[in-house]
Amino acid sequence: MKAMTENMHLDLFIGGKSVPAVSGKIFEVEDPATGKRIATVAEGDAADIEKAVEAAEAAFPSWGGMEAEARARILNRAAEILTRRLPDFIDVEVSQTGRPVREMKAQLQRLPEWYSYFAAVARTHEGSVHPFGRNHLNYTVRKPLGVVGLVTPWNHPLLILTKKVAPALAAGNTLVVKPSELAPLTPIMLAEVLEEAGLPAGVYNVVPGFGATAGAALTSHPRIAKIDLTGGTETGRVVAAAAGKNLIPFAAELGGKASVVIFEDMADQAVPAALFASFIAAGQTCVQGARLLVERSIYDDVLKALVERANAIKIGTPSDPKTQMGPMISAKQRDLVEKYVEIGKAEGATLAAGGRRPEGEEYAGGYFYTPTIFCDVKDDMRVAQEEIFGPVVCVLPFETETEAITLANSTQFGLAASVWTRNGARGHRVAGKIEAGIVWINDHHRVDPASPWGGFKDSGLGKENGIVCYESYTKVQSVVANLSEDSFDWFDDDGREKRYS
Ligand code: TXE
Repeated sequence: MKAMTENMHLDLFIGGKSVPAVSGKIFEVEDPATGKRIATVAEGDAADIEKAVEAAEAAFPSWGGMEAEARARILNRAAEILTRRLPDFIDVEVSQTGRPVREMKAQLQRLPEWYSYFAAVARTHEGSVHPFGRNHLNYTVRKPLGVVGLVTPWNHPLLILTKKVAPALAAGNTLVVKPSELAPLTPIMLAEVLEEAGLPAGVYNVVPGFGATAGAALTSHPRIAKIDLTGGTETGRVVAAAAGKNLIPFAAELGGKASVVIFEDMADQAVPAALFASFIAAGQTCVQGARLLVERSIYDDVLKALVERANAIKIGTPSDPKTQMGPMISAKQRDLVEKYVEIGKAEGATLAAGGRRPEGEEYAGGYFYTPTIFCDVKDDMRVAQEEIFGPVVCVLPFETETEAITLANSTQFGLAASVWTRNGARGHRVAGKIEAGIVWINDHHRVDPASPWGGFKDSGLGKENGIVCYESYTKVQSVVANLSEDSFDWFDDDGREKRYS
């Protein structure tokens, strides 16, 4: 594997080979902590997507027709190889995202689990037999879909890709991946791991490039069997329309504005809970706890302590193990955060912490922003409703359980929420009333390959993780066998009663 240097260059990966783009174009990837170039990457577009789809189509009959056990063996080997190579992946992930090494180390260490989990699912998943009537045997089998298009973002480049690649491969599909133009390096590097594990050429193809060109060409391609996207809600609407046009399944994990509901009896845990939910990944996660709903009786104390702790978060160089928060991914994302902070102030919210770029030499050139807390927030303010995707949180008080539930449900999004209480019954009661695809009780942002993950409302469609996800990468065939030896002739008027259905 190539070491991370300024001169790193990665090509497209198609049909088991690294190849330049048909156009010969390349683009630059920068380190958001310095604004400096860390690599160049071949820039794919429609012509490259066509080649990648052809390679994936050619590989499908043998990969899709292989015994599940044989596919599982390759995925298990991929888990082992990835484990061995994690240090390289962590370095590159830190450089291209600006996420602190303490976060990326913790995150990437878990990724091999996805390959071994879905290997086990492929090996153990069973068909079903249906009560059709005693003269018939009706069973269902699951078949892979074909060539699947995966479009992934920059915030957790390898985790989000892995959540899609492992189940899609386990189910027997072949893949064309369009990674984010901001963080395409690890998705390309993953090809080496899969190849070494024994994945046949053409099963995993990667075409880095931009959304409007490579992304649009992939998601509107007429021979794709499914699209799975993680990205912004507006991108989700555009890609869903393309999938609708081609009548293919579409799964999407989109924007969020998660609420963290903290009851009085969890006062001692409120601040660490809120800090983790709000500021991990500098707030650039879809399940960010962007709305902290705190019971009125503890609101003032929690806000005061939260401001103190937020101000103490160590912002700095992502590769330094002591750094707790890195930069935004890009100047565009930092500008967006700044714009929202201005909007919040203009709407009348009070800035309790942050709201500025950090000062100092080490931040020059990077897209750093301080942890920012708004109080005196009204629920209908834009800062409280819209996804900001940065280290900005709104703290709102609530008086009753009913009001907390109403507030937690009052946005267009429904990806995730968390409820913090020592009253077990209340935890489950509130979780059940929150319209979100994932609700944690006394935790936040916990993920496991076995645990379904995906949103309600404008946060997306379908689920990642778990058996439900594996099944979504298959199609069901129902086989109905007539077991009777009686002859049957509908058009023979022999006076016998005929069975139609
Ligand atoms: O996302 P995009 P961006 C949210 C977050 C962020 C906003 C914009 O609010 O501020 O989205 O971020 C590809 N056809 N999330 O601009 O554009 C694109 O190239 C096909 C939440 O980075 O949605 C990239 O590979 N593909 C989210 C991927 O879509 C298209 C993570 C996501 O990029 C395309 C990221 C098109 N027309 C952003 N346009 C989460 N759920 O975690 C873009 N793409």
